[in-house]
Amino acid sequence: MGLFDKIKSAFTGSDKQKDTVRDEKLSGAAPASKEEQVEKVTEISEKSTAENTTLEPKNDKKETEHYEKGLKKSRVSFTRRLNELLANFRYEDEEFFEELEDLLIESDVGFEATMHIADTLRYESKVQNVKSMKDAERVIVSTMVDMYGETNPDHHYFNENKDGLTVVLFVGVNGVGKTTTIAKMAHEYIEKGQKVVMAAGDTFRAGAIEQLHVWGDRVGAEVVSTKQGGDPAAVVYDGIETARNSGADLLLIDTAGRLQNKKNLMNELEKMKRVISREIPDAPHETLLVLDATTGQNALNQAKIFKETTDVTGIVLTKMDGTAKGGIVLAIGKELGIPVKFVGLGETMNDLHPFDTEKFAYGLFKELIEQTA
Ligand SMILES: Nc1nc2c(ncn2[C@@H]2O[C@H](COP(=O)(O)OP(=O)(O)OP(=O)(O)O)[C@@H](O)[C@H]2O)c(=O)[nH]1
Ligand SMILES: [Mg+2]
Repeated sequence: MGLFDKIKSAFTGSDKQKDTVRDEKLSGAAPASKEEQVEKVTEISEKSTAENTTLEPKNDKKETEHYEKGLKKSRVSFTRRLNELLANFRYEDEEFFEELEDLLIESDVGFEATMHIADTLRYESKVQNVKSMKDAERVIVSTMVDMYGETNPDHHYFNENKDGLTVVLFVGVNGVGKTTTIAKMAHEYIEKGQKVVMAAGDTFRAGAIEQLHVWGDRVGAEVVSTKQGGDPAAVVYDGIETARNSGADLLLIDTAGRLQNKKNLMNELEKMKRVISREIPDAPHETLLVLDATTGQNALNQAKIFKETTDVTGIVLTKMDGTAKGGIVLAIGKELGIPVKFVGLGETMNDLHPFDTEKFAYGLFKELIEQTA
């Protein structure tokens, strides 16, 4: 059974929750000054704490609602545009297929995935399996949903079956959401009963160290840091020592997103990695590349550059809530072959989620899946 049928039987017919989405104001880019940043982190983390007190324990239904809410922009936009397109559906009309390709490219699904979807529909039309708008809709949506199923079928929390310290290095260009993701992840694992240490490896940008300290206080994680301009590799070393001495389960290492140039950035990452593996031979256990979903093709280009120089083990795709072009996971899956392991669906500390293909696809295509039922 393909993912599409699995989702259809699992989700449709289940009680349809009223959409309780609040349209929150999204900033998208890192705030300008140091003071503004600290103020913003305080504001967001206070909001998180307030939400936290009313939050039920994480469960499947709650997770599904998070996905539905976080992917609302993309879902509403894609559903509307696909319905408009299908209203004019004329099978065997090449113009229709071209318009479908445009819609998919504009939704950031990437060239390869677009071709696969359009060609599947062309084929199904040719062999007379598609005769109506409803048939076309089913082929398009089920092809897309099944492609999501191929991107990363079985991801779980990364240290679920592991004892001892897990070291995770976060890399990515400036403003993509590295520091925020680290804080969210720390919160998530602390809630699961783990001990988390964070290392402030971004010693370059003014305010970066303080930003991590504010988050550390909020989520209850120890932060290891040095002064601005200090050696990030030394911070990493201290972070490992602290984590080991305190019996921590998880060490999350923040890194700079911007240095004088790309070569410096890559050299610095290499140096940090050398220090880590000298201390713990199989570490870093994960090197997560953080990408901002709102930047589309740019995010893909960044991933290609990092992939050339660093062993990236997974992607964290942030700001999915801030884009109406939610197709980027398919482009990443088809063109990079690096699994998306976590998605950011908002700014608060409860908004990072292990990437779940079923919930993600449902969050993106809810109404369309229900329409084809
Ligand atoms: N809406 C939304 N905003 C997010 C998400 N993740 C991060 N942000 C926001 O993105 C902005 C930048 O986040 P940071 O964590 O500071 O980014 P960074 O990669 O550490 O940036 P540098 O330290 O400059 O390299 C902040 O305003 C965050 O609140 C998300 O999933 N959704
Ligand atoms: Mg940062």
